[in-house]
Amino acid sequence: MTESPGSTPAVSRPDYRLPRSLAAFERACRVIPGGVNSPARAFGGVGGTPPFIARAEGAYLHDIDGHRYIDYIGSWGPMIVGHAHPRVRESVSDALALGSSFGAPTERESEIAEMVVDAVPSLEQVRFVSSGTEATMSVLRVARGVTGRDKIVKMTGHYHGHVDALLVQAGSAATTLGTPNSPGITAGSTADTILCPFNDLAAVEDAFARFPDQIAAVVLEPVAGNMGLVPPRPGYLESLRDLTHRHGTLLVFDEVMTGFRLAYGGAQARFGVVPDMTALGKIIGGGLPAAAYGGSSRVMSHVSPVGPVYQAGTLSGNPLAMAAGIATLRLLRDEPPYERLETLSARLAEGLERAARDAGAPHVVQRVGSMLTLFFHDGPIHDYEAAKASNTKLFARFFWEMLARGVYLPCSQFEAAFVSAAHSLDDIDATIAAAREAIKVAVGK
Ligand code: HOZ
Repeated sequence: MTESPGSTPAVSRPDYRLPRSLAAFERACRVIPGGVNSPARAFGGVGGTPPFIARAEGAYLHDIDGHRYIDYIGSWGPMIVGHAHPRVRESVSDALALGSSFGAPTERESEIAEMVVDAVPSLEQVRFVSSGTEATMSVLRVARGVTGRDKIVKMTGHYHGHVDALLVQAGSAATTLGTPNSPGITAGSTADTILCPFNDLAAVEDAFARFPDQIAAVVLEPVAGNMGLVPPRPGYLESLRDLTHRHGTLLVFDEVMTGFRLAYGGAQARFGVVPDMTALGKIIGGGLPAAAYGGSSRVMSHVSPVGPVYQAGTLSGNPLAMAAGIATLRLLRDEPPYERLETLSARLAEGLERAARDAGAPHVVQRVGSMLTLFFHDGPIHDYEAAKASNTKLFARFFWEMLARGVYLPCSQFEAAFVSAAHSLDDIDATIAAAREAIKVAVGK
């Protein structure tokens, strides 16, 4: 679909209109670039303009035009226990009553750090920051400081926030909007970034052969979620672990999306491969801005003020964000939803697969745990090149038909959908029913 920003695309349901959202969007565009504070929200991959959200609870978003949606974005990952969970609200509101930011240490920071270190196999120490971008940026600096090397290996189509050195062949909205390499990033910032295709071990071996003793870190999403959902091939993560060990290079998992989602201990616990350093975000902030990075005590002893690698932040470890994170992690630890998420997500994946097959659409549904993507592509996708070959026009038509039927999917082929513990079996079945109609309309049957 190629509608320009500012228009609302036609969908088959005549009662689906967004007049208030459109007015809100026009107002926003006057004072905010593209009307959004993060390009992923701008509907650049599907055309048209986004519904503006009034509120959310559980598995549902409500827009200012009075529509309710079953939400599969979950704020792009954080809302694994559902929106406005009573325990999270209570925890944040208790913290707020005591003051919202001190710029001095608090006990809550140690409490959540202990929970994170207990949960995530690679972590003995963790530093809190405010966004996933800060976490991955800091990980790179520490990895370079620890090894005394400059180069890093990054996988094409992986997205690690808008860190200069990593915004090269990047997924997520950078791909959606056709800017996987952003202007404004100097050649110098990316001169030490070596690109390899995901799931291609030989390419990483070749990088080590070309740059012996120069590579500080191999950085990747262990399960790629920012070019749509692309799992690692069997044995790939294990082989990267061996290879980086042999070369004295740090293996870094960006678990901003997968941390506390694919298992309580993240992808590293699920796949049994322990990296040297880990970046976390999204779920650990429980819907408020918090992220973190960490590794062994030895590695983290390089971080200021203990070591010389400088990194800081006024709102790092913010009490409200810590309170939301603690409440969310407690729910995940004490009432683990992972088995149920697996069942619901498998049912959704099968339903989408059947819907696409019955409509005769090119398709593959890829899923790990509660993250999944229906690609309009024939056959499995293992890397960025294959992901980019998906039929994005068909995806855009499907997306709008789903929205009109009350299902809010990620607004790009190159993003993963997230199932939350708040979704019910009825929500999943309603989504599948909507998809059966939507795909037929999208393919023109
Ligand atoms: N990391 C998010 C999903 N790819 C993007 C969130 C955003 O850019 O707003």
